[in-house]
Amino acid sequence: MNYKALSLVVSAALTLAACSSDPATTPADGGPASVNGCTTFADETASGGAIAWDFNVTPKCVKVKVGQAVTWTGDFSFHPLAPFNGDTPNPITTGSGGTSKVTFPTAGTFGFHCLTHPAMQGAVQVVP
Ligand SMILES: [Cu+2]
Repeated sequence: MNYKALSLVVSAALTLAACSSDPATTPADGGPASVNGCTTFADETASGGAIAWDFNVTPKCVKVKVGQAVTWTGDFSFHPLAPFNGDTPNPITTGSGGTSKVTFPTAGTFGFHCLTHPAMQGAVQVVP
């Protein structure tokens, strides 16, 4: 194999590697370094995440594993929950009846916010 052919093969391999890592980018497959001000995340990888969905948003930044869920508990007619920033596709949806339980099938960092109160926001970091 001559040099030109080899460099084509290497370049194709690098392109494939870059694509296969989407949408999670950095750091360490968890997605971008910062989404909605979240740079450190409450570790809830033991059994999935829970967020109190009121003006305080507690915690704002949570970390779970692929396949785990995060449950927001709050009043979704007053605080409509929506995806905002971060990796796509973003599975976060609003809830009804007091809870919104969202399962995350892929790694990445997925932001969310309240459609009524922009200060209510945070992110879920999903790691492999
Ligand atoms: Cu709100």
